[in-house]
Amino acid sequence: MSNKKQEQLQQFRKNNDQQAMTTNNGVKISEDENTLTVGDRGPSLLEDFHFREKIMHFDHERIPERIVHARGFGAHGEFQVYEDLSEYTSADFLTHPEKTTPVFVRFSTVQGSKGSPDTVRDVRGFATKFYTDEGIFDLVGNNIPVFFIQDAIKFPDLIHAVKPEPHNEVPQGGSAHDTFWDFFAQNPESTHTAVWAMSDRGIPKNFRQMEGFGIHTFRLVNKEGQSYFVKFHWKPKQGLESLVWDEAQILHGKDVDFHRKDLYESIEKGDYPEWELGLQIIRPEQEFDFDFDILDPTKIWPEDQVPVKIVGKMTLNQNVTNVFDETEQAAFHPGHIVPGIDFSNDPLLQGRLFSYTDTQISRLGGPNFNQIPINRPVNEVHNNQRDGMHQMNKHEGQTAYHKNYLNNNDPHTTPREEGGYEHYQEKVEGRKIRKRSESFKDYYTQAKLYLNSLTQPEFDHTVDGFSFEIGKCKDIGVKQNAVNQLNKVDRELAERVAENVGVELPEENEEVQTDAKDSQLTMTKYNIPLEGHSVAVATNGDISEETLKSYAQVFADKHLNYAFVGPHPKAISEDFGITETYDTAHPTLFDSLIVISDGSDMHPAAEEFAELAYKHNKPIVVNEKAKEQMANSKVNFDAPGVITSDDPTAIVQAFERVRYWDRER
Ligand code: HDE
Repeated sequence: MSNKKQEQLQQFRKNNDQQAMTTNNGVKISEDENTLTVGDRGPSLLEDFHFREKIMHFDHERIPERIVHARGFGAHGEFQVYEDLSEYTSADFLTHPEKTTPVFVRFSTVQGSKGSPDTVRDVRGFATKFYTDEGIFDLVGNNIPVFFIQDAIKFPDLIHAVKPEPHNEVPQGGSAHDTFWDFFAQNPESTHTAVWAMSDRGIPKNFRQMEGFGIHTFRLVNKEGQSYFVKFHWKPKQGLESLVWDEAQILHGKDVDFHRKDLYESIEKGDYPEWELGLQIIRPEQEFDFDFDILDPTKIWPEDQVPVKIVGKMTLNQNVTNVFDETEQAAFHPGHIVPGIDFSNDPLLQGRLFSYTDTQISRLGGPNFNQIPINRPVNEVHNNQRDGMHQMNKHEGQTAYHKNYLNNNDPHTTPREEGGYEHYQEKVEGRKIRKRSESFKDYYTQAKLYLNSLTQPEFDHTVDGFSFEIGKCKDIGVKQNAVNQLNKVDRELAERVAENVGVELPEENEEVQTDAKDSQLTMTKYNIPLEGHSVAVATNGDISEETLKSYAQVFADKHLNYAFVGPHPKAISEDFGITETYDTAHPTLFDSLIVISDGSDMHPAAEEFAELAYKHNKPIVVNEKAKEQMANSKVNFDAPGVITSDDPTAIVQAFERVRYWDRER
């Protein structure tokens, strides 16, 4: 436990010392382990108000889970802008580099229920609440820069298709089933996002190494009332990494909490994850300069056409005290916005603005959810809204209406020049119609652009992702339709998936032609720091204290997380030793593996550890004696990223790359 946490705990114990247990009405309780009965063995009595209250409260401890993004985990932190952005926006938190703005971030999966595994293949939510001095700004985004649909009215259809099927509630947590792929094939606007989700982006290694995207086009508005179109990005300082699909599936069972633990433990240790905020800005006069519609949420703005300007940094540095109070009750809403930021006419965003308050009312039990501590702004709130379920405020005075004479017309409105929110006065004209804009109709060019930007192993993984998911469908028509759709994007993808899932290869299509110039999409541009990665050291349990300490020293110097694994736990000194066993540890839980032997027989599981770490392309170091003992294993000791050495620093060299994808071919 970190020193900070220990101090907090001691303070908490001190504050709570000698506190008498009471009912919710403040009556001291004399006995809390037996209900009130007639005699030792007699019936219970209705008048037992303490029992009644305790059980009633327990029976109502749960609230409905989020309809989507139910599985999530959050943390607190702060944001600071690097430079004054008043050229573009009047937002206080984006124009004062000297200020730090508190934030709360919740990461999530989309499909699964609250208890589903962390490592499923899915889009991840990345929702940030900025507690600015001018009110709350929520950036409710995802880890993939585009979305499956273009118009909000299709959201219930998309979600009904991806959620577990209604007749058997299967599958939990993923999209490998008929209804999702039926939706995909019948609604080609979903193609681009599906390609991202089937690529490595759908199985991030952890939350710390994910990008975040606001997806929609928003507006920035400066003090003079000039407006710019903007897309928001979060770029992880930790680099970008993904799991291997086989590893992700094993992790569903080995550790359903893999992602939340990683975030929690990093923050506890003081390894605070950081993201830089990036803005892509388009001037109003450039609105129609592109071969895609900038209001279409299924499109990126390629970075070579619209560069990302890095403007600030967010650091997550504090875990929540209570997950229910903070993370579960956090109410995000794209409509929580501050002066200097505004919406565009993206039809998906417009629908979201309408939707999110509904969800809060049903989850959080009424219209006063903004008063729950995690949802309260840091600045003061004054208005004439009153009463309602779970009202927590004590409103004083006689008036609750605007305008009034009795209270000097307070609370009063504020003009834009003094910080009042005013919507950007966009000029709009048109007929009332239900029709998708023609400019939204290219579904394939950017899907192809993304595929072209992938390196060979990433492309292969994407083929595997589609083959697994479409292959899991039961209906041959659904499979065929899905592959027909892929054929409109990329011939090789269609050929390989058709073969893997056993359907006919459609006739060759005229392929979309694009250049893969969009550097944002390749992972190689990320410099992945060594710090924060983890090492399992597989031993036979008899390794000397001196040897183990020499390894531990290297890990400490390089900020690597580690565990010594043996047949039994073995304390070497008070807080040092073999902490994990071959039953509790598993190679999927670590980024790399070292196998060390002192010559005595290795535990058979050590060889299995090495084989799996090898299969998942991880850095491996074995010492000479361990290598001799594993002569018959499936590990190729000459392969890239497998080093034979007795030197504890060899792991640093092995981490030259975090994964050795070339072992796959
Ligand atoms: Fe959401 N979405 N969404 N969504 N969404 C919710 O709100 C909805 C969309 C996103 O950690 C819900 O409080 C509609 C796009 C995240 O608490 C709900 C539409 C993007 C989170 C809802 C969309 C998102 C949500 C469920 C189509 C990426 C989790 C619980 C118009 C930009 C926030 C809740 C958290 C949550 C509705 C589309 C991201 C039901 C109607 C596009 C990250 O209100």
